[in-house]
Amino acid sequence: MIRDADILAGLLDTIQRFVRERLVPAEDHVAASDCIPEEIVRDMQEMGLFGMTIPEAYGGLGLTMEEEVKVAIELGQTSPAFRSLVGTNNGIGSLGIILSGTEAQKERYLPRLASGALIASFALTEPDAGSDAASPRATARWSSDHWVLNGTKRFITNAPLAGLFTVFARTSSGISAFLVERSSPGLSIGPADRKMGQQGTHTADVMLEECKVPADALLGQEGQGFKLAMRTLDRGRLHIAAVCTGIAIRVIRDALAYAAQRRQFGKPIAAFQLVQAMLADSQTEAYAAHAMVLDAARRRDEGDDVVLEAACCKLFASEALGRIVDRAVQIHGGAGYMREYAVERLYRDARLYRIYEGTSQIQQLVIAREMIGREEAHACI
Ligand code: COS
Repeated sequence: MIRDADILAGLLDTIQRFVRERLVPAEDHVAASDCIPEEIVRDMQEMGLFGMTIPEAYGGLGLTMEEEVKVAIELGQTSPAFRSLVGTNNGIGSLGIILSGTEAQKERYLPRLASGALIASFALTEPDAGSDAASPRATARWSSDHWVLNGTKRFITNAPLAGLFTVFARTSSGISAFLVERSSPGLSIGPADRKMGQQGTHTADVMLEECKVPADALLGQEGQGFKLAMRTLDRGRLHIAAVCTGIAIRVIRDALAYAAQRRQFGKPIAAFQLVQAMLADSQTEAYAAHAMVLDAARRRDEGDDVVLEAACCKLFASEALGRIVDRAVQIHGGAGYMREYAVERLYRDARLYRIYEGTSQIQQLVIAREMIGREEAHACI
């Protein structure tokens, strides 16, 4: 889709200002209270942030992948709680419906997801099926005129708030996807998980016990659920790589500002070459992640299969962020270990990105398989 460049520039400018003026000042409150103030949620709804990737025909902004990653880079520059709240509606919680939903499913769910009236969740992971996502224990059986689901889904982002779950379960013809509403009999949500970081984001178990859903809850064709999950994760991995890039930009900015004002041995520590080396390495890695993410997003918009590129982006950006945020703490010295500096919180928040939506090791596996499978190993270069 060709979009007027001015409209995108205006959107990015609005989001930049929103992040700077509304979200960054609220970060400490969100971390301490583990919750996002209602007025900020309302502002996010009014700005259309819940429906950025949902087609305009269903009330969303219909952003392209390139536009989406540019927004994710901006939203990444504050507490991940804000991005995470809108993240499932924009990505893994709605993409399955956009890719494989019937017209009735799209009309039923997408407008409410776009407005933020309904929160979506992606229920793939299980206690014994994390990286090995193709081996879920959850089952769905057909019973005269409806499906009956059984199983437990684990670490499900936004589960405590969600009204709609894309659940992956084993049927007689393989793994199938289902749109399960929160009110479905037999669905319950466990207590919110207690996490190392990412306060203000919420994950929990989703339990399905003889959970009855109607025939039209099946999403896509029976037995095609795993492929749908993988296609959804390809987009999600690019999005997460963009978020990592945003966090990297933020912590480099904070480290630079601290290095400029912190004086030791009679000078700002930014004047010392060993500190400069850390800043330079971080800037180089953030620049590389930024360039990779934009390149892969453009390729996807052009219709390329970006399985390999998305995995490269997720692997590099999340691993680079680990090094960048570690150096940022180091530059802050003792202050970086203290709760009153944002870098301490961002360090804990950042650890997640090497794990979720596919660990770094899974990305390596995907990259190597794709290299071996493609006719030209250097296809993405
Ligand atoms: N897009 C479309 N189809 C895909 C695909 C993709 N990105 N990746 C795999 N598939 C297809 C394969 O082509 C294959 O199809 P056929 O059976 O027709 O040949 C099928 O799916 C099975 O693929 P594969 O054999 O590669 O599955 P494996 O179980 O060996 O491994 C990995 C798949 C490990 C890559 C997968 O399980 C994975 O990504 N795990 C991590 C899951 C994850 O990210 N979890 C995070 C939680 S969700 S927030």
